[in-house]
Amino acid sequence: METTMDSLNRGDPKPIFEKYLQALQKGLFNQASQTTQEALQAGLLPETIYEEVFTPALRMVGDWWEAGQATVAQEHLATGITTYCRNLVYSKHSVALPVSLSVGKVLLTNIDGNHHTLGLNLLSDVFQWRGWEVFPLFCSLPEEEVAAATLLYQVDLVCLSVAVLSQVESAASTIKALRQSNWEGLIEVGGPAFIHHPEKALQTGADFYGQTAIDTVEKATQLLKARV
Ligand code: B12
Repeated sequence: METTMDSLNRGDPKPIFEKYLQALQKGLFNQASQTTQEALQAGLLPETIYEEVFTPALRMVGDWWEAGQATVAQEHLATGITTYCRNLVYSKHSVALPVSLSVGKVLLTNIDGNHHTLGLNLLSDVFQWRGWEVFPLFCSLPEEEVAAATLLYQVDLVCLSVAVLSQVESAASTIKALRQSNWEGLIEVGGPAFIHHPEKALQTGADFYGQTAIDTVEKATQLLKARV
């Protein structure tokens, strides 16, 4: 009989995903953090835990909410638990980061009105692990503040998170404000709004769209290299 550990040793995150999802469904913080520790002990890559466990589990919680099978409080709890579990992964894998990272500088923020936070946290970690200097502004930010911050920190890239389709217009307006400022960096959009409508991402005027955190960081690194 195959155990969870056997599957994990072959790098299969599915059993961990199922256990983690069950913990979120029941609101069991300890089970979720124990499952995360198990994944770490078995050597699952941090990026795999993010992409194959945390992200699909939260998406499933969203589907339950949409179907009337989960409350807003359950959504908040799933986010709260996963924020803690993300800290477990982050603290294990970020201890030896150099003070200054060299690939490029990225500022991550929500567009004004977006209150979803977890995706930006996960994306920010992957940027850091892959050598980028990160400016995690995160909270819902007015467009003039985003434009001012890009100049202040001299970033190469801005990642704008858009959670719901009604926020696409606001993303386009923020991007317009960035293009009209003196800043000349790259702009990426991502987040739950585009998962089922990727075609809408580039209608915002962004340079590119990143579907997953890994995909985003790889595309950003290539585009930045091509500019130098
Ligand atoms: C938790 C949650 C909430 C919480 C957020 C709490 C918090 N502190 O974050 C609360 C309760 C506040 C909330 C509110 C709402 N929500 Co909500 N929420 C979710 C849920 C379940 C999880 C979000 C999440 O953390 N996902 C996991 C992260 C890791 O995924 P991610 O953000 O997509 O990021 C990944 C990728 O996109 C990728 N990526 C690549 N490039 C980039 C670039 C950027 C910039 C980012 C961010 C990511 C990224 O990297 C990440 C890692 O893989 C989603 C379900 C879902 N499908 O995601 C619904 C969901 C996003 N919510 C939805 C809705 C409708 C709402 C509300 C409008 C509900 C309402 N009527 O009040 C409000 C809007 C609030 C607002 N003004 O922003 C819908 C959106 C539908 C749509 N596409 O238009 C979803 C999809 C649920 C559903 N199935 O219907 N929500």
